[in-house]
Amino acid sequence: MKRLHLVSWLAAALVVAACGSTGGGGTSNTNSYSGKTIKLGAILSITGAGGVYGPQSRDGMNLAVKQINNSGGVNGAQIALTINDDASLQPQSAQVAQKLIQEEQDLALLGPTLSNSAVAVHPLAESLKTPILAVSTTGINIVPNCNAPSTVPCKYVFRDSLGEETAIPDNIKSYAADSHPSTGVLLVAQDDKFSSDGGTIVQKTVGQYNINLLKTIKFNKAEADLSPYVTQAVQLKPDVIFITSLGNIPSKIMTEARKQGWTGQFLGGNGFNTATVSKAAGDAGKGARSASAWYLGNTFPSNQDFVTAYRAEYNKDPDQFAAQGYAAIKILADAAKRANLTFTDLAGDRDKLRAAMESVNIQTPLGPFQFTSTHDVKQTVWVIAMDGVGGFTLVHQINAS
Ligand code: 1QQ
Repeated sequence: MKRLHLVSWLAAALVVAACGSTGGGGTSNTNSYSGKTIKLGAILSITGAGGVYGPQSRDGMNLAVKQINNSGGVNGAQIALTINDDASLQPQSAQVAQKLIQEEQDLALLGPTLSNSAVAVHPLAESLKTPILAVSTTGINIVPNCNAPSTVPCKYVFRDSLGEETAIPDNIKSYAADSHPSTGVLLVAQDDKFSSDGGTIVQKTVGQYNINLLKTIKFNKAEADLSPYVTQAVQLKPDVIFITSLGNIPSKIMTEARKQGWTGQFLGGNGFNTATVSKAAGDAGKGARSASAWYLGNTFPSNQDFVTAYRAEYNKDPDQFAAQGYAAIKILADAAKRANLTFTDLAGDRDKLRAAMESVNIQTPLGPFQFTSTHDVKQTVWVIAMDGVGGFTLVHQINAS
């Protein structure tokens, strides 16, 4: 009899191990996922100012969904992801979020692309108790309390995108150590949260590295001609021009500054981190530095597979936003796998997914991924420089502390 017990115990152990996840703990699912659908809704800036970043997030997400569904799905359930363009507009972003949560009844959302939209979308998702995973918003206070004035942490808002509060100081610190600049000028767009937050972070950081900020020059992204602002910066002859803006603005500023004969160093934030910006900047942007959440040549176990699959699917290299979008789907799939979803109780399933997200622990192209206690990322940071021909070279690798 004893032998029979041992054999049945071993068989059970093998079944559990086979269902286990690389996530934070095996599955204890009792519900069947077979034949079910996990509905996810992504809110991205496919058009508008954020259209420089959103399409790559979309492509990374779609690749991950295809891979997961083609390899059996999530415990047999298929992922159905919709991509929804908010045109980089905050009101539209909020409308889309409301529709996905209440009409489409998605289990979880991803996005939005811009921090400027997140200030409306994230509090909405929180109030409707729907998990939302930000994939590129890097402004201040996206987490833990989703831009709400209260100090109460948001339970349903997470992000897998490297915040500017890490990226900008890391970039400035490494350049100060390399080149010891003494003066800088800040060019900051004041009409979106990402850019203005970046300007605030620069202002708070430069003094730590003995960089004298000669002037902060504010502009609006919608202005057709930025050359008067660039002239003000160049005439001060700073060692560094800090650019906190996004989309096609950084390359415009770089081109104009070089045209006016300025030969100093550009330092920026997440807004630099895509080939589109590097390509637009061209030779004028060569050497411009930023800190990135991802680097093409990183040697994390799953990155090579990601890069190979992305190139095969889209015939081009991925960028930071593609890697973050791809990782986000993998993160949600791992959480869903362990959440014991019922597929009948949406509110309950949303909260189960939220709880399972707290313990995600998987390999991604960004590196080993776990959320911090404030639902943020803690990861290796790559200081990169534009190469003048639409790509980036690696300058420094800063391992997660
Ligand atoms: C933000 C960003 C921008 C670079 C768009 C992706 O990070 O708005 O938070």
